[in-house]
Amino acid sequence: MADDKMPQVAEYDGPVGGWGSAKGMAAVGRTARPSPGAMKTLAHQNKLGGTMCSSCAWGKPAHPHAAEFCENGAKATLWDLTSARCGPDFFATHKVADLVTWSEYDLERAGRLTHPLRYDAAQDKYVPTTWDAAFDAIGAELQQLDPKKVTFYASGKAALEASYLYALFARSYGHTNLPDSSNMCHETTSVGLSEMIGSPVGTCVLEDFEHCDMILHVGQNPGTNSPRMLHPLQEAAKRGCHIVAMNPLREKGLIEFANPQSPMQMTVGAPTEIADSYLQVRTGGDIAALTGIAKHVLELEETEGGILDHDFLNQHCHGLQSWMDWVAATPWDRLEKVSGLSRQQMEQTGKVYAGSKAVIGVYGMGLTQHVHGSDAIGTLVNLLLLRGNIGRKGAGCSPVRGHSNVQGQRTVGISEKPDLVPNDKLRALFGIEPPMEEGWNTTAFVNALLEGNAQGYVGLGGNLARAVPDQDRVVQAWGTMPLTVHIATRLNRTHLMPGKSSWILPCLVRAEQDIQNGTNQQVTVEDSFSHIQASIGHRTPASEDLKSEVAIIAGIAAATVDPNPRLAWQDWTGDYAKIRSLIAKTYPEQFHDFETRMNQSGGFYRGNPARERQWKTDSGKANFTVPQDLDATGLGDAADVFRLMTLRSNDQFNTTIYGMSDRLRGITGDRMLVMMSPQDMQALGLKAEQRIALRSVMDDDVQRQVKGLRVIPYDLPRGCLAGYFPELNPLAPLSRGDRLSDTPASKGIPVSIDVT
Ligand SMILES: Nc1nc2c(c(=O)[nH]1)N[C@H]1C(S)=C(S)[C@@H](COP(=O)(O)OP(=O)(O)OC[C@H]3O[C@@H](n4cnc5c(=O)[nH]c(N)nc54)[C@H](O)[C@@H]3O)O[C@H]1N2
Ligand SMILES: Nc1nc2c(c(=O)[nH]1)N[C@H]1C(S)=C(S)[C@@H](COP(=O)(O)OP(=O)(O)OC[C@H]3O[C@@H](n4cnc5c(=O)[nH]c(N)nc54)[C@H](O)[C@@H]3O)O[C@H]1N2
Ligand SMILES: [Mo]
Repeated sequence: MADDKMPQVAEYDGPVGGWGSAKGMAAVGRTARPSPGAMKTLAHQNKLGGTMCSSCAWGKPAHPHAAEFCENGAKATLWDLTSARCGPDFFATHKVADLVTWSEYDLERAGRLTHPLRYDAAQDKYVPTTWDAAFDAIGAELQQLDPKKVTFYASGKAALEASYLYALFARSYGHTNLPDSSNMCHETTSVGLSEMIGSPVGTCVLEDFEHCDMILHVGQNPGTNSPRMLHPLQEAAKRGCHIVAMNPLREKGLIEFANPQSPMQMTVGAPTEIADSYLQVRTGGDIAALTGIAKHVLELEETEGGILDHDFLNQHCHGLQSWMDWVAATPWDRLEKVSGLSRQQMEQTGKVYAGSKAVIGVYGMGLTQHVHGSDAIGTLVNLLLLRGNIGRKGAGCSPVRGHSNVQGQRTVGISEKPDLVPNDKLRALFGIEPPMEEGWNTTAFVNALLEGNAQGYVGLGGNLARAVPDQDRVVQAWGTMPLTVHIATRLNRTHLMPGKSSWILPCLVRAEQDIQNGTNQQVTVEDSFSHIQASIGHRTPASEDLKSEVAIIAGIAAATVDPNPRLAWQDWTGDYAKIRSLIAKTYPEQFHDFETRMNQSGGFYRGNPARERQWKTDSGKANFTVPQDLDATGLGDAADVFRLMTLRSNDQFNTTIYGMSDRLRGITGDRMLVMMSPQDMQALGLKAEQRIALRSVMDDDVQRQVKGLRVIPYDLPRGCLAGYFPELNPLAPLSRGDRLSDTPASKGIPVSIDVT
């Protein structure tokens, strides 16, 4: 029987930032138990001479705020600098079979890993070993394996120096199976934007946010995932810039924000309203919504004229007419149905767009993680192109990247696609023969794993078995690999699925001193705006037995790859400037004068032809693209199928769970939950907090179910559900990925509800 009374939706009644964030940080401070000096690291975070944040990839301004860190950046730093240790004693007392039942939260709370570890199958325990023994054994095993069946994954955090060596190691050993967390994240951008505007990355720089008069903010959650972005958003809102948010969830960060660095506002001031219009699209409704907005812009051009930038369109664009024909042939009632918005809402936004001089299109996982994610990005680009909003001050396309150096890892060669790497330079510099066939991306690796073809895995950070789709099947298969090696800071579930030979190699975090040959080494990272900056750690390492990521990669490489005087792994480890000099030789246009430019406040811009309106596309122009489907989920009008988005709480960094409070959404308690519209709950006769199960709706004979999810009434469009990653990953079918890039469709997963 349905309840007469509509369930009360969960909501946070304070603004983002403000005292709430101070409290959130204090709570993590208690859980993380930071070591002395951690607060000093925060004071210098994201500033010249300090440590670049290891949380998100948002840009670091050349003129930083007094405290240039946010709630979640502070959490990441305090978490890295915990005083808790997960050393040999811990592993002596816990078998793997026992640890595998622990939650991610409990595993990471055990603290920083301190010693290199080898898996001992007889005891079912990880036991301490020496670095030399580990390198020799791993090298010997890699030599035995077919390199084409070995994968080197990178999770997006390791700096440019370690990343360059890692990719070079893969190519000199004989494979390009170099999946990166980017494959599950912004690969849709890398592949999609390249096709559209010839750039795998965004075209904006941080200053553009000071000059725009409209921000179209699509499918990204700044309050949680890039809180430092709230400053420019707040400034823009104060300036009168239109901020239009497009998101099925009413995310608090986009609604209001109290600046914790402004004492006035913290005590007496009212929080700034951020979005002046909030379009609550249906999950996967963005292609339709953006098309509706564009349709009205085209109508205004017809009726009023003077709206389109004809000079730009004539000189710089290709494919406009075919796309306009398609828009004209797509009726408003379809656009309304698929987007979940009214024609009036789309028209109103079209009007604001048509009247704005400089527009930035910002987006995140709400666009990229869909079966037609690249079509959605294409539609956003189409809209921007209409008024020449790419390659101009205050305008452009601004994907918000995830991990702090995920973009940089791609820049320096971590790519499964040989075309994206200057192989001639690698041949000339090192006398190696890099493999020229395409390697495995994340999805291809998981497919190989499920088919029994993956033989060896090295992870430079990450928790891959928990981050990928079809988790239950992956967990079954993972341990069948002959070799698994994890370069890591903390224990996680993937480490507890040992292959026949398995190793955990603990590394320094970015905030720690990395002394080589008596000198503390700088490293470099690239942010979402293609700016590259130096970072240096000042804290004492968590253990004397830790090595840097550079030293670990070099150690394994030296024990694996045939001796070659031009591959001077050990020499490079002694002085990272030597690695930077190799990066500069490999990518001279972007990295010339690397050593000096990396040490300027705000870093240096490595350039982007699309920003200069040079289009490195097949047509030589910026391409309008016609989407393959109006619905980014590709689900059509299937009744009874709910669209599940798996996303992040305010108390996690991907699979690292800091706590159980999703403060900004007003949700606390365990993470096994599903947010649902009160109307849907009422129609199904569900009560708040009732436990249900979700089952994937997929025609492929695989049973995918997650049980024990409590129902949280939430302000969501009907038919849309939301819950947390990674808990819901068993529901995502691996075969559902963006059609151009394979990026898993973590949003818009088709599910049905089992009332248990
Ligand atoms: N504190 C913290 N910071 C992080 C991370 C973290 O876990 N914690 N992770 C980092 C990483 S690796 C990444 S990639 C980024 C991720 O940052 P985001 O891109 O913000 O990723 P999600 O948390 O998945 O949230 C996606 C947003 O898209 C919305 N959404 C979902 N489906 C749709 C849709 O169909 N259309 C539209 N318009 N919106 C939709 C959701 O409601 C949500 O607001 O953050 C990075 N920063
Ligand atoms: N369902 C669903 N699945 C998703 C997503 C989603 O939105 N929904 N998002 C996807 C996205 S955007 C991403 S980026 C991936 C993330 O996938 P991953 O990058 O694989 O996962 P993380 O949780 O970031 O990895 C955390 C682990 O990295 C290690 N680590 C932390 N810091 C360091 C360091 O400095 N060095 C080294 N070597 N190791 C370190 C620690 O051992 C920690 O346990 O997940 C994807 N999966
Ligand atoms: Mo990501």
